[in-house]
Amino acid sequence: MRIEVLTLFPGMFAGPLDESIIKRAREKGLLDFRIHNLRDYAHDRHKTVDERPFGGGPGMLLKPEPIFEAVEKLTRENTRVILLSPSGRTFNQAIARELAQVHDMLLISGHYEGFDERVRECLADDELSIGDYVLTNGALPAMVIVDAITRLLPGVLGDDESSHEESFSHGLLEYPQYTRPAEFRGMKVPEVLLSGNHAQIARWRAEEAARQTKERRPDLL
Ligand code: 9D3
Repeated sequence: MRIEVLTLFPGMFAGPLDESIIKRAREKGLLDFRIHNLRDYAHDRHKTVDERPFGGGPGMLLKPEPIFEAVEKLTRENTRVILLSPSGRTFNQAIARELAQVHDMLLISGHYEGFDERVRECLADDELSIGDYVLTNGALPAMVIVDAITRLLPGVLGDDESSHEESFSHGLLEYPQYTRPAEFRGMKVPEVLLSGNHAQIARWRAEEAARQTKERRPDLL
């Protein structure tokens, strides 16, 4: 899979995606990830990427020309173009699974008060937010989305890390887990987990997962 990111803050991407599972996916050639600086597509003397909104109002907008030029250079016929902004639909595991099927993707990170509407109308296939809180720009959301997608790509996770038994895949929170020692500072591991009775353990885990979900995330039920 190839993922391109268009951003005003390319420096923010050094680090998080060079570690651990993402690093391995890139080394294995499973993920081709490239950062592009939006400013490189501004051609006036001051490399202007933002302007004040027509009609007035607070803040600045990203002007359309650099974004149009970047999209025209960086995309092919089937590239999925995704804007990152607080007005997008909220990213979740179902969207991650869907995007993990896409071969080429361009994530456009927002900034200031947002995008000129013509960018939405002409260029964007989708618009995503990562949740209802205000960040300074879309760079962290881009990294969150790349991380969530990458671990779903075939061959990225080893057997130990395999993703199918996890929260949000089966729609419930995880059951409580314990490791050695069986007693720690007077706190004991539930007896059933030490019993070796696998049917009973499975039942206990299913009940606990349901209980945790009902208590903490009833919206998932
Ligand atoms: C109208 C006031 N603001 C909307 C709440 C304007 C605004 C604030 C911050 C516009 C953009 C931003 C920067 N944030 C993003 O670009 C962003 C974001 C976010 O702030 N939260 C969750 N997901 C995302 S994806 C992109």
